[in-house]
Amino acid sequence: MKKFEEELQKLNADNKDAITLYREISELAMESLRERISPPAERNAYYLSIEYLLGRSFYNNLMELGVLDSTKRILAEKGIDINVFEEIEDAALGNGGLGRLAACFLDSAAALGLPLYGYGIRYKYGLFKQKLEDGRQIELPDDWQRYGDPWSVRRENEKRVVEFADFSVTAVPYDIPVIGKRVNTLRLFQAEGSDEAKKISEWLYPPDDTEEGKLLRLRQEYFFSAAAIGELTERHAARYGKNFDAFPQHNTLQLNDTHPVIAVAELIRLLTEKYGASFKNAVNIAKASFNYTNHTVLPEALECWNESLVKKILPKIADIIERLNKIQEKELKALGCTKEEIADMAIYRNGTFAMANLAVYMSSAVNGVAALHTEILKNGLFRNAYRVFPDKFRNKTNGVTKRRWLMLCNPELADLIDKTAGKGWRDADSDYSALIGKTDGITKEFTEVKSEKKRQLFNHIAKHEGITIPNGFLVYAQVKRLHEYKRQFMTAFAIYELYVMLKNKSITNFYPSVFIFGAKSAPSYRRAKAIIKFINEIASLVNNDPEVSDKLKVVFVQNYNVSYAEKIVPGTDVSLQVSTAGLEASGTGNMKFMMNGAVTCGTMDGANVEIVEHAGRENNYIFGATVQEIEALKNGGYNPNAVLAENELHRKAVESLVDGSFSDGGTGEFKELYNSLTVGASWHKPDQYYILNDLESYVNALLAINRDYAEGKVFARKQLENVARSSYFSSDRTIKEYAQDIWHI
Ligand code: 26Q
Repeated sequence: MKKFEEELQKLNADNKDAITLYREISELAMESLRERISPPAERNAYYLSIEYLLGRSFYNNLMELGVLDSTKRILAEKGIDINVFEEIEDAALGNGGLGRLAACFLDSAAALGLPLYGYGIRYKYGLFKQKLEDGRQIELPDDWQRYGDPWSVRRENEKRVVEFADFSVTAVPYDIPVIGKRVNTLRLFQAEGSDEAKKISEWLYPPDDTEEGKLLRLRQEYFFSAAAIGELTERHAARYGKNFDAFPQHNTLQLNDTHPVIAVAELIRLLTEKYGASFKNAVNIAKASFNYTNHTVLPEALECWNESLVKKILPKIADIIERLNKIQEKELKALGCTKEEIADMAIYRNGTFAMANLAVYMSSAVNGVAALHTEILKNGLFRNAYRVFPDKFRNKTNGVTKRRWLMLCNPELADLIDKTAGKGWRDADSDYSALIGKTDGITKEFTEVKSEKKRQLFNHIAKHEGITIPNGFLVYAQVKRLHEYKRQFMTAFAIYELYVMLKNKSITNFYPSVFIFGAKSAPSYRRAKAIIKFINEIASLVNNDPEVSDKLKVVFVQNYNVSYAEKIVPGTDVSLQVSTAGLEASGTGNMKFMMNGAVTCGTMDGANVEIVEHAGRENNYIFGATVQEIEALKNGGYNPNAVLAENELHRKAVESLVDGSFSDGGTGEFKELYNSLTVGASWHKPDQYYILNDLESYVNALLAINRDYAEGKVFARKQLENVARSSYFSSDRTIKEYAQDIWHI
């Protein structure tokens, strides 16, 4: 790295703006990486994902190269603050959890020295930028390449053609280095050619509620899947000849949810059409090559493609999927499955292709993303497949990269760990369990770190949101995509109830607290948008009431993204993870908070279950109905109106939607929210996410935290115990498990 530092010394920074410097420094780093790109191994793993939520590469890559500190110093000598590059946009080629997980996984594999390569799409516009106007979400296009893209290398000579029935498109690879013990690559394909060809990689997730939008989404899925499979089969043929029996020996492919499942059919198509394999042989090769990760059990998020739609643009793929359906049916019959069981597992049903069923049938391994989620797959969603193919199913609890989510975003805490437990934990092969047993001695130092991270966060919020939060406030945060099942709506009611109780003095000694929200709603998700507006109405009520505003504040930050998370996560005391039990597959924000010393206030859902298993229930705040209790409520005729009749505070909170306390600007959206809880809608029963069932215990948990926090040292110890026991949630651990149990690399 000497060379990089020398070049950086020589760099003339006079009169250059941040963007020019950003580009030049990034290019120097890319130059220094050129000879370090690792050659593929004899056996390689490939991650197929329609999303990668990378965030900023600049600081992370300099850290991975070991030159972050020297760069800071050299720039300072030139009169430049390294933080100026924070104005560079995140690369947000993903929506949320699934995309960020893909980024953490690539990071961990490189750190561990494992040959894992990513394939995806180089969208021109990533996830929209969010602004709040009058408390409402406004979406703006995310032109993330506006300042250039110095971290990608266009591979002109490796482009290839992807064919649809109506037109063809050129897939041009762009390689992004993933730096660690190995330097791997994330290869993103850009669509080029005619205007309609170019459209394929223009937008992340075009609206899929129209015929036209659906078609485009299907084209995206096939586009990158086919480009990846075309490349891998060609490479195999060049290296090992046209016999593909050994293909699964050299290649293992992980399907990140069902979005790339069409790759399975594409492999079969190529093997049979181009390389002379029999259909049966091709199916066996495919089955031995693919693995599938499920990320959601919500019925509306399970992909089904209309047969007619697939036939229209990919007739051969449609044929292959139909043949797979027949083979599956025959096999299941032979295994003695009933008609109902076969119908439940069918790849083709009611004129559609059930992509999750295709993925399960055609994969060697199927995994859930947290222990509870995997149990739900085995006993619920895929119960029949689990009975027939029990060996396929396994759990791989998610993790997050400690490099971005601890070392980079919280160097102060990382230093404290160094001082207390030595530096060994920084190694990818190591962990920080050395902290265990030493937390008592460092509560004071930890509290100082936390206070400093809060100061930094509050400054950032003051700058970006124009809201001041007094130093020393207790910080509760709920940051994640906005969804009814994640229950930001429930947090809004809880805050409103706290407000009412502060006003009528039924709670005293309340430790001054701020609730921070960050969330984007899908542009067409009306209820989620109404919830944003409702939270902001509560925020302005609370923040503008001089009687409470020195005790309670509410902030909804704009444009929550990876970089914002890097500020919020270290500065938070309490991580709110309050989904309806059984619906959050894992959560990964919960892990980031834990790693940075926040306690979890949450339900027994997703990875929360394992978080409290590791960190101790006594060091966290668990409330609400369990999966079994929710199941019982579902079957026992849950009545939210009965809860409202009995609880005046809840009634007041829910009625605030319609009694004139707040205004939705005459849109009727608050009334619609109200109805969703009290009368339901054509597609669901009232309060389908059991908000009113869990609200009281939620408020009590928030109050218990508030009391405990006032005790100082005891609470800091709980927070530190979470840090010390968070090693399990490092994606290094997760990737080691994938490598050993699924990929065999
Ligand atoms: C479905 C049908 C049609 C088009 C799109 C989709 C679709 C798109 C995105 C379905 C699902 C997604 C994204 C899911 C997701 O992000 N899931 C999250 O994955 C995380 C990583 O495993 C988990 O931690 C979260 O719990 C889970 O919500």
